[in-house]
Amino acid sequence: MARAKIALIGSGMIGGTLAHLAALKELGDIVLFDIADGIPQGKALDISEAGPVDKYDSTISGTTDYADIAGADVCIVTAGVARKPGMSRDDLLGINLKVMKSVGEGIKEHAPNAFVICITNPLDAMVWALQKFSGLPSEKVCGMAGVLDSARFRHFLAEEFNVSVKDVTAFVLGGHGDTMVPLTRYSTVAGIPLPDLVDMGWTTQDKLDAIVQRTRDGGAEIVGLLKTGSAYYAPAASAIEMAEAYLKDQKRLLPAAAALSGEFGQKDMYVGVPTVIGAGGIERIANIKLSKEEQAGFDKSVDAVKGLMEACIAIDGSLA
Ligand code: A3D
Repeated sequence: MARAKIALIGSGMIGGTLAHLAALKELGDIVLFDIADGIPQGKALDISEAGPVDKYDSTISGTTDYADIAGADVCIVTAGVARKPGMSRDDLLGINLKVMKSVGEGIKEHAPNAFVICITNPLDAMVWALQKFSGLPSEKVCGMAGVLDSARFRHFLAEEFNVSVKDVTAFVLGGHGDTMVPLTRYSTVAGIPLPDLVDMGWTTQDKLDAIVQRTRDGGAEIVGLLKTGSAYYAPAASAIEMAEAYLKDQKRLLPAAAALSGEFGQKDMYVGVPTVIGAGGIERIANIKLSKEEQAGFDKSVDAVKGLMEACIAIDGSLA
């Protein structure tokens, strides 16, 4: 059987890490695309040269020509600019919206059957715009944020409880921003919900609240430390998990920014919700019941995303 083809649109910090991870996992042949000539070709050659050591057979190439992504099975989009200290994700909107337009048109022309995973920020508004610009079916276009946000939450929880990260599951809903909603009730250590762990004295409510806040600020914490850009190892690992779920039809239940058509009381927008990812793309959305407080948090997050969508429409009327 022919190898799958994975196109990485944007070959910066996340793009390069995605290429290396996809090669290590032998998910398929990899094409790195970027507008900065030399970067995708250089990274492709460097990662190819690691192949004999890491023992992968993937063909890895770099290009500035969209024609080379032809027939891609998966496109992962990181094209655009990343945050510097003092910037919010929303500050990136104007520049990255224009980038989504050119990327959407490139995918539409050359890889219309791909499963598209957007990572470019501000995530929920960018994936919404990308779906519109590309014209691909909405179940084939999604955004990566929830896997990363819940991975950060899981890491902090595992540290707090001094247990393996493997036994910690976590659930984060809503937009990828300061209003994201980590759901403690649905987050567990080997099935034991966090509120029960508070009752058992494994942690205190105050400590748990601080971990929730640290999760919300997880991106800014890394930007503050790196000073030159934002996180890339964990974001890349998270998008690869989603790509693998699609390519191997794993039917994983993963949080993703997905197009809503009535779920959680919302439609015609993208926001982070629990989804099933398999060969059909976003095959299902798990429309879980929220408590009043959780719904209020989710609604606040939805309002923030809608504000960004309006800002996009003000820049590009074709999105209306
Ligand atoms: P960076 O290392 O700057 O790479 C971005 C790449 O995009 C650069 O190589 C640019 O040359 C390239 N680029 C710019 N314009 C275009 C274009 N029109 N077409 C093709 N390529 C282009 O950034 P990064 O890899 O660190 O981050 C990429 C994006 O991911 C940023 O918008 C970040 O804010 C975002 N990000 C999202 C998350 C989420 O969880 C959603 C996490 C971390 C970063």
